Amino acid sequence: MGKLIMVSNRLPVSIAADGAARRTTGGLASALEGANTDEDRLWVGWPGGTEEDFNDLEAVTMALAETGLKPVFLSREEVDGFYEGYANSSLWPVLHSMVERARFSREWWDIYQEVNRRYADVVLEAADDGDQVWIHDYHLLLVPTMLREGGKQLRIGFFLHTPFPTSEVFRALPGRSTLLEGLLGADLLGFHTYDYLRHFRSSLLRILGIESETERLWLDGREVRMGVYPIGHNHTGFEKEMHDPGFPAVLAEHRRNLSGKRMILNVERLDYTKGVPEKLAAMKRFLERHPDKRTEVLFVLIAVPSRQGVAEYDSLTEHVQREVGAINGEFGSIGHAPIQFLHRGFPLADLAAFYALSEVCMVTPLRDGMNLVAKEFLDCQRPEFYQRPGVLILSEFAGAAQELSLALHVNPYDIDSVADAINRALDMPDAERLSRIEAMQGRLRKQHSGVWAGRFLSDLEAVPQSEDRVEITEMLPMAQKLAADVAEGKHVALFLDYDGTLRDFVDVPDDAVPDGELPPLLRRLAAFEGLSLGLVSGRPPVFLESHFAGLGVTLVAEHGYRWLDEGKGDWLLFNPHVNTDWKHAIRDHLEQASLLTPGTHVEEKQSALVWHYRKADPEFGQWRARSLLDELTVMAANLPVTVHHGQKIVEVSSLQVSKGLAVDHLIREWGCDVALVAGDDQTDETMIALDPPGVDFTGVKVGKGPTRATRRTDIAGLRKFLVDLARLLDEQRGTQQS
Ligand code: GDG
Repeated sequence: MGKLIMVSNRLPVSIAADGAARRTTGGLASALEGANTDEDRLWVGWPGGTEEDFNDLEAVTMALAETGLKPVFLSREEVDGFYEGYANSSLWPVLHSMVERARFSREWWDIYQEVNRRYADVVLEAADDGDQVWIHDYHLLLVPTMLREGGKQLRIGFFLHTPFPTSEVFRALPGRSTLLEGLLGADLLGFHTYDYLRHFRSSLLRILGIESETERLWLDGREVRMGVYPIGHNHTGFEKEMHDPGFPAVLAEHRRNLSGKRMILNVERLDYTKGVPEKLAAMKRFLERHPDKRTEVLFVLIAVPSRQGVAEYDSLTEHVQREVGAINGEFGSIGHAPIQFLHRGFPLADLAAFYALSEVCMVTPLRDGMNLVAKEFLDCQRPEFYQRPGVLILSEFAGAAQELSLALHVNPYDIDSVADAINRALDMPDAERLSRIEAMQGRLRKQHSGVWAGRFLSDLEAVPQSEDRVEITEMLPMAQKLAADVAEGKHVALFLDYDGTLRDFVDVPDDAVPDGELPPLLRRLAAFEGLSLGLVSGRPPVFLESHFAGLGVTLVAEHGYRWLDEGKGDWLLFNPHVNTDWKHAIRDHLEQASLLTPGTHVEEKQSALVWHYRKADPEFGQWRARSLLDELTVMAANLPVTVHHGQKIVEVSSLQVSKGLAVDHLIREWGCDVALVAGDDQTDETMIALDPPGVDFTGVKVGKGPTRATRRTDIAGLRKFLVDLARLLDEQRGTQQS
């Protein structure tokens, strides 16, 4: 395996103008620190500051290289447009479903794209074939596709640390399609929760029209995997602090400072998503309602300054300072202010001590991708440090709520209920506190950030890569080979599907008539001695006959149920004894689905029933198709049928009928030496997967998706192949005649 390249907006350290390095604070930095692996690793990111701040960029780059870091320097203009602008003033609020806080500017969007390109270039410069690249977070949504276009053989992973909102919210973003396309360059896309994954898939469907399965989708013949990876906290880091010989002294000092007060701890970056004003309102409500507890408790509010200089954040800081002052003014007494606002970051040892000593921890964001503070608090709660076990109050809008089910869950907008939760937490008996905490600790100590990173990276390694896939193939050599086979007197047969293979899909199937060039081309090919042509379609006889009769092409209708030899005479059945008794039960079921899903209908074929949902609401149609597939698979277990999910259809067809069986029949009947089949969907795979003994057989997949074919092309490629073949055969005939 090659090296691992981490890419995030910030490096885990920030570099001051004098070259001094300082650890950065924040969820991503602390989680990834715990995720340290022993592998050969490089980290690409912004060292903070602006290009103009540094005297000697080269010297900073060299110094960072010694610790495996590679800087992306940003100019003042780029910091404004990329970081403070599009990333933090457009994307961040929208991803947190706070569209009303978002501001948009064309200039920011342009700079965002340019800076993403810069990150991609720096990565490409350092990357070698076989490396894993792991890109983090919303600042770099375009980097996956930019890297893929760089032409190196990389495994590209992307993890989103924020929520992914519903498609209705996401579509508010200028650049929404480009952003989604940017992400799809990854091999693996990770989210904290299933809801975010679900919302992402829904945006793909509604904005780009791309259908997906829960864990994967197919794009240009490659697989993009998606997964849920709830991030863990830096357990090793906290463990180390708490076992440090100096830790008891740190703990003792903070305990002394508390002077017997019951600490209610709050730790967050000062960000509007964290719900600090709402939390202050709940504290105030609690103090109003419980005068007896006013002098007993101490709310400690550690708010790390964040994104200073961004207007939203500056006014939030002012608001919080004002409110804290007002509450302390109203409810404080001599020697006691109920809220202690600490507007700065602390060393990890102090943080661990605060977590260990607090009786209640309030994690009440309005929206949060995961929230690591909740997990860190629980981890640091240990009998050797606390006087009584603590209680976690946790917002139901934090991703962490899905894992930490034994916390006291609150709706942070409901001030009264948060005030009640504070009181309930304070009054909770020790036995209940302990049983809740221990149950949650068991889980999160096993799921720490190291485990999280390991799981993501091993899943990334397992995504099938290009060597496992069938790439687009140049078809001219195949045309030359077949022409040579014909010249040698071999009997060559071509079996071609129609819709999606020889022409594009359209909304109304009856509109999919052949273009003017196709029938003459087929006639020309069928006329060559030694070459037989079969059109193998799911269409009914009437459609095929009206467009392709009299061309000398053998027509196979209804997925291999009937055929018309060389397009003339009577339609024949491949198997006259096909059992269709199953249709009755299945028809009722499909019709029921149509009634419940506007824009869908049932089509009846001789040996199949098809439920079409092309005109339904895309998401509703896809959801119904999936439930139908589940139900039909159960119903079909004892029936002679197969159930198949195709291009906006669910089809139930007789097992005794398939394109594969039909083509196999014709290959034997005609005594072919060489055969080529081409098709685009799963029904065509039954013929693509054939391996007739003694026949030189080639399967060609047209378009995207999984296949057993050995070659892949697109509609234009196949049409060109047919034109080339006709030309080569013509030239050959000319040479023979002259
Ligand atoms: C984003 C997502 C997601 C805080 N104060 C101090 C300090 N911290 C550390 C905490 C914690 C981290 O900062 C905050 O992490 P969160 O997860 O709470 O939030 P974000 O920064 O918004 O992180 C979030 C996360 O990414 C990971 O995917 O969970 O949802 O928004 O680790 O300990 N650290 C130190 N001193 C402090 O004073 N040393």
